[in-house]
Amino acid sequence: MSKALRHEPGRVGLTLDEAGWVPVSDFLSALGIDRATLDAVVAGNDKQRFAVAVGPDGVERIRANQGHSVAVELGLVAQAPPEVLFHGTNAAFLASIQETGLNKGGRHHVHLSPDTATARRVGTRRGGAVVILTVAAGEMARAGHVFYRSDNGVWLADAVPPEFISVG
Ligand code: HQG
Repeated sequence: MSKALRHEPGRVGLTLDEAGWVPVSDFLSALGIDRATLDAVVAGNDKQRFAVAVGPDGVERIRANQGHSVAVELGLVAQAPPEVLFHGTNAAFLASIQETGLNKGGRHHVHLSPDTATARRVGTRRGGAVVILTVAAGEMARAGHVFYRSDNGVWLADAVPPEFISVG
């Protein structure tokens, strides 16, 4: 479901609208799954990756809450971040991050976690040694950087310059 709604909708014959939504009925036939399966995945997803909503036209649609690599306008509202946020990553990336800061790579934003436990989970998911970075988000915001919070609690920024990052 993530692949179809964030990365390669065309591969299963889907076209997302500009905000990333696709009609639920189209989605079910494109993926060959039934409604009960979809509801179970949406409700059971540990990170609330998906949202289902009825549009003003009465059509029920689904989208991914964040994490897209295809162009979508999620309608994120800028919000003041907490004083510190965290980013868990692989130790192999540390030197490069300290040099150039955190960049968004293939995603639309850099993803930051509200607590170290979440950051640790993110940083360990590809294996290898994990490092937890502390981001001086309050200071960054006061310096003019914009932060967004996605529906599932992930904090998003365009980039994090190295001077706002400390290790641990
Ligand atoms: C690293 C999952 C070298 C960055 C998770 C990360 C998260 C750099 C990797 C969400 C760098 C990108 C996002 C630099 C950043 N030099 N490496 N200058 N700047 N990096 O997957 O934050 O399953 O795109 O540290 O749970 O790991 O998609 O980002 O290791 O919430 O819902 O480049 O993805 O959620 O990796 O994870 P990613 P991420 P979902």
